[in-house]
Amino acid sequence: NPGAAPPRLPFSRVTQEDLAFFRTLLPGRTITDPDLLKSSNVDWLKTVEVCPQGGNTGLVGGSVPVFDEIILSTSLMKQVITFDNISGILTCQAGCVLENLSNYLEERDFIMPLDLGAKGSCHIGGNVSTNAGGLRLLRYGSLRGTVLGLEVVLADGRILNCLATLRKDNTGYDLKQLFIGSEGTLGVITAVSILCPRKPKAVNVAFLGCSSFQQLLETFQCCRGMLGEILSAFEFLDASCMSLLEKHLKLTNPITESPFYIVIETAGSNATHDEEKLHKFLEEVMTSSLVTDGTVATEATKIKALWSLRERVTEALTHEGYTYKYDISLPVEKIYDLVQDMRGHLGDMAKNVVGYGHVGDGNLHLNITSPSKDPALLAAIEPYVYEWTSKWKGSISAEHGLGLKKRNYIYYSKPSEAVALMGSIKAMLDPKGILNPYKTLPDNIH
Ligand code: FAD
Ligand code: 2HG
Ligand code: ZN
Repeated sequence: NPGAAPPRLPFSRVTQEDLAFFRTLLPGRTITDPDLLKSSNVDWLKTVEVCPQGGNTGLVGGSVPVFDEIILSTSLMKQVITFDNISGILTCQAGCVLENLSNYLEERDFIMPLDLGAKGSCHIGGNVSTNAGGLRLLRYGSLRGTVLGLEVVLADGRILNCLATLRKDNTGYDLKQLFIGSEGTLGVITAVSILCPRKPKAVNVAFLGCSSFQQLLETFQCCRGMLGEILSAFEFLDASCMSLLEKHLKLTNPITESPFYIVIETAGSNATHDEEKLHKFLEEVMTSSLVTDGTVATEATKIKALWSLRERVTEALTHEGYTYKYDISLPVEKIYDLVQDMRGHLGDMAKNVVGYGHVGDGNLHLNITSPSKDPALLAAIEPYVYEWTSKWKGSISAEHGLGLKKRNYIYYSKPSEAVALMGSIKAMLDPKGILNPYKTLPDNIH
């Protein structure tokens, strides 16, 4: 199984002398008690028995040790360093929890440029290391644009201070980009500076039903045209996701049952103007029968409830048994074909084949469940899913990274010359291979 761990590399074992050294370096913070270490050794999906670690919400087995690697946790690095309320630039330590940063900024009339279902646990350092996408990417772009600077500790202990707070800096290579999305394999991020947008004065959320994916796509086109600059999210889930939300989390579907559901968010500066625009759009999609039913929220509690229907799908899936997860980028018009083809391909081997994700970014989350781990099911899914993705020139990891589980599938999305260059960069920055071994890079670089 190419997603499994390779044999242990010949690293030395941690000795009592090493522990004594760590205890002098970090008094009271060197944890070796197996009970206390349990939550750090097992990731969110609980599939990998035991690296740099943030909130440990990663979904590809990147955040937990494979053998006996030392976990370097950023959980005590949670200070905001500076916030400039003219430029909107926030500088903070890597261990700040995303939701805490959001709350800090909201009090100052700003917001974080990213938001994701794991916000209550994930750290900004983890977000940057995975180049997390999430629910606001459509509006504010990726962290590759909003992160302005990083402080990184390199494998040899040198501190790379690239903590710039400038919008523009073309002084040669943009080194911080190497660490964004490198999943802890090139350096440990210790601080981040990030450009934050103003808090929108008016937020509306619409939850809509469509009877086909084609109609959903046409609704997306219409939405872009009519809501333009105030559109801040366009997300979807299918009817199977809705059944799981109802069954396991007891959430209520606020509209008539439909094959597809859309969450549209608008964020703007003028409530009257935004509501007028949204209502015109809704009138258009309802009268043209692109949308079969819908509800709108302007009030915070209802907005939160509607967002839960999208954000909590991952959580609902965990109650189904074992979940095989695929995070695929494709031309947007193809994303649901993969779900349908997979259903046909697997027949009744799978308990559930569900599709949801970030339509606006062409990013599908294809999740396949079975009562427990099932090697025959896995063999039917892979490499089928990767071949399908590669045929349409998609990415086998749109936003979650490669970690331990996906690294050997990299060649489906990257040419071997590019993978070889990744290997050379890794060898230059981490010649002994001590940073998050067994992760991101494939076993065979050719
Ligand atoms: P961890 O899981 O601790 O680590 C992730 C990787 O980064 C590991 O390889 C780790 O070694 C490395 N790392 C962590 N901190 C550092 C550091 N300081 N320096 C160097 N390397 C480091 N992801 C999305 O992209 N979009 C989503 O919408 C989304 N929604 C999610 C919803 C749920 C319910 C869950 C459970 C996960 C979701 N994720 C999503 C995945 C996950 O939350 C993100 O990948 C997140 O960015 C990980 O942050 P973390 O702090 O938990 O990192
Ligand atoms: C989301 O968008 C996350 O909800 C998680 O990226 C996706 O669990 C998944 O497959
Ligand atoms: Zn996602």
